[in-house]
Amino acid sequence: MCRLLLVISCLAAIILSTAAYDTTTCDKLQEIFSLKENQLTKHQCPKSIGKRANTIYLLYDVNPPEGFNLRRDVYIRLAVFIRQLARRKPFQNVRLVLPPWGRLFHWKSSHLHQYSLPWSQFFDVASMRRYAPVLDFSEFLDDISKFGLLETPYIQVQNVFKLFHFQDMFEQGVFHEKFQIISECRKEEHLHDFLLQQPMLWEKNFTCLRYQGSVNLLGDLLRQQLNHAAMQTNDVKVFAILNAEVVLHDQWGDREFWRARRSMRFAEPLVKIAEEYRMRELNSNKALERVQRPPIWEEERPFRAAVGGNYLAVHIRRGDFARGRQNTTPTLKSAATQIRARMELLNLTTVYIATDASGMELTNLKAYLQRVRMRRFTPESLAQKALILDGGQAIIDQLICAHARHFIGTFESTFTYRIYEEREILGFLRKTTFNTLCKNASRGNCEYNSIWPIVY
Ligand SMILES: Nc1nc2c(ncn2[C@@H]2O[C@H](COP(=O)(O)OP(=O)(O)O)[C@@H](O)[C@H]2O)c(=O)[nH]1
Ligand SMILES: [Mg+2]
Repeated sequence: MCRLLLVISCLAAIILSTAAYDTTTCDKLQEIFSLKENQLTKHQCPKSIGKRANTIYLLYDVNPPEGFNLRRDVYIRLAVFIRQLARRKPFQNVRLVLPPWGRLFHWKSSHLHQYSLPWSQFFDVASMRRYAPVLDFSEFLDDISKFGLLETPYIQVQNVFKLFHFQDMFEQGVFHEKFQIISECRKEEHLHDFLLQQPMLWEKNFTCLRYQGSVNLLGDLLRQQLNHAAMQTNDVKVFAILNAEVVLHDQWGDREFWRARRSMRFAEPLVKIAEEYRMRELNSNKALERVQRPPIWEEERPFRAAVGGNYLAVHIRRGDFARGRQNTTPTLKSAATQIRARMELLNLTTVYIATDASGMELTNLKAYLQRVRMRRFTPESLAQKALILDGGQAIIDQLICAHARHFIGTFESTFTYRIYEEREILGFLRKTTFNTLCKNASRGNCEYNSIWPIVY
């Protein structure tokens, strides 16, 4: 009897506690940032979140013309920084806010809505969050509304820092880390950054800053801000950094870099489409490829036994590379000759081409690759294209290249570099990954991409 009463009272308590508050946002926030102290009193969740002292949101954006894959690298610089910063007082409640994706220069499908896209369109944000406290922009709006700030139509940004390089990086031949306010700064000239076009943001102060050094120097800048008399309250603070690409990695290619990189898994729908394509068109599947892919990145271990699908994958960067980097970018004819030679050497009969080439260039490439089994991903319907958008199509290309038996990329393309990294995570032998198309098929004077192996 006693036991029965206990069970009934437990059930009642569970029903009461789940009914007492909006479970979706509250549970999510608890799970995200492990607000453990709240777990016993879930029904008070919004209030206790409101008590987070010194909550600081760091917004950022990158120079508008920069492409998708440099932006991914800038994210890693900031994620590593924020993770470490959050361990130190008074930054325990710092959050990095992911900038909405504006329409990038390379996203050419003008009929599609590709404006203000969340990171969750392309990435598994929950996976990234297990590395560092990051929020998609809409999550930031939700989160900050817990403080009642959405009662007014604006979110006040205490200070927007627009970063510039120093003109002279070396003082008497020495590189010093430093930043310096530029007194002549006309805000009106710098409002084209996509972040500032978010209508709910209202910048209280706008500061132009010369900046030279690693991302850790941002810690000094934030500390300086917090020490400012006007800031010494427990209120929520929002800062923004524009041109965050000026900030350098603390350590490029170390364990922390790779942890942040591994946490950047792609959004599940894109992974699935790439998988189905490999199965259908390339006769490949997970069992054959034998790559390392545990359900969560935290379970990945040093591994060098991936086999990959039975195809060669090549990333042929055209567009601005073909026009502006003629000394290192091969002609299509030269690329085709190199592809044939590599296929023969490796005894492969199928080549997968990832490229931003125009329709005309593709026709030419096919002509140069006659009698070669060439494959290229295109969305199977307009509906699928509207779902994945130009950015997702590029990621599917990267995923298919990442799972190939052998890969060749383009010199100094960040698109290629992200494929190298993906293959390092999946566990391929280096010689199957770090390959570069040469300018000339003869390989004389060839410039190769750098090799950055994975570190655990
Ligand atoms: N779908 C697809 N898009 C590509 C490919 N190569 C380049 N692009 C597009 O062009 C952009 C290139 O810019 P970015 O990401 O900065 O890489 P980078 O300029 O090569 O260093 C990509 O983000 C894509 O939008 C490709 O192989 N496939
Ligand atoms: Mg680029």
